[in-house]
Amino acid sequence: MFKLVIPTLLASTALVSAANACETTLRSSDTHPDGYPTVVAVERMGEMLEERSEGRLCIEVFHSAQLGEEKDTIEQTQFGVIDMNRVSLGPFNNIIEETQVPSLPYIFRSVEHMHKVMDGPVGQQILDAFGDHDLVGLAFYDGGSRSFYNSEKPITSMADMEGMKFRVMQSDMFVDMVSALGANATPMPYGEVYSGIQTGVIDGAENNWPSYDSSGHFEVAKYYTMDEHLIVPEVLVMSRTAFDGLSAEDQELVRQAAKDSVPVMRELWAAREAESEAKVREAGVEIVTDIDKTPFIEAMVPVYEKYVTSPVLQQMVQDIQATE
Ligand code: BDP
Repeated sequence: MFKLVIPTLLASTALVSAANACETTLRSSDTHPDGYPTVVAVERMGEMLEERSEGRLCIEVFHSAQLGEEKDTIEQTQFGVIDMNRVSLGPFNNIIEETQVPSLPYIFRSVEHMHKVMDGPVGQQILDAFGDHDLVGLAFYDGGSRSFYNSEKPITSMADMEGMKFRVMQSDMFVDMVSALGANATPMPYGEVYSGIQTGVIDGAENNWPSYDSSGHFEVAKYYTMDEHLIVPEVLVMSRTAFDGLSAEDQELVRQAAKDSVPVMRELWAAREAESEAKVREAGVEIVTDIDKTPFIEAMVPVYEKYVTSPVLQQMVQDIQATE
């Protein structure tokens, strides 16, 4: 009896002291569930940080939108209520104009092209832009390519989208993107999409394989068309207040650990994409793969004209297009 008690006590003491060892625990938000690549990548970053800071710095990830929907958590991160946030660039479009450029439909030729651009000077320019908005841009993560899905019918051409209602992220540019395709856009928080489709408030939405899978949207919207209109990266940001509260040495550790979490994320992402695609196929989703993207690409000209207006953004678009 006595022998059994001792190891239990020792084990729990060790746990308590490990938790107490962190002088600062950064609270990080994510809309995705536990185990999703973005969530795991930030957790890995936290492990690196804890080890490299010898326990001074830890990260606690609040997954599953526990801290709120993206638009709200972004504001809270700007106010310093939330320390870190992993979000799509989409909900930043209305606040930071540079984030519109990698969110433009069909701007990237492939995921490899996106990586090349975001790992280079244009990516750095975008990370720097967060600095003017009470945030620190730390790293970009993958978000695959996004395509339309709906509960009504297989979409085999742009004409099929006429008059249909699609949810988009809360970005004016995405509203215009859907309008340019002849459909109607409803911006709404991610967490409301499932019931929106179920109740018929919207006909569908658009997303990548892992989100289509983990959100359960495939259960209520079984027609998926691989038009791949967006390859919009995701971003990991930190609140300026939280960042400024760290020593220069710890700030550098945070920046480095964020960078080091990127290859981890990319590997997790690639595996999850394949897994999710297989899962939804298995579940009986009807997938249109042979869609002609040319009319979709041509329909985006007015969107580019409306949003790529300043010389800075025009230069960014040119730089992206010139990236091999
Ligand atoms: C997912 C992104 C997530 C967005 C969501 C959305 O990872 O950050 O909140 O799409 O559509 O792919 O809102």
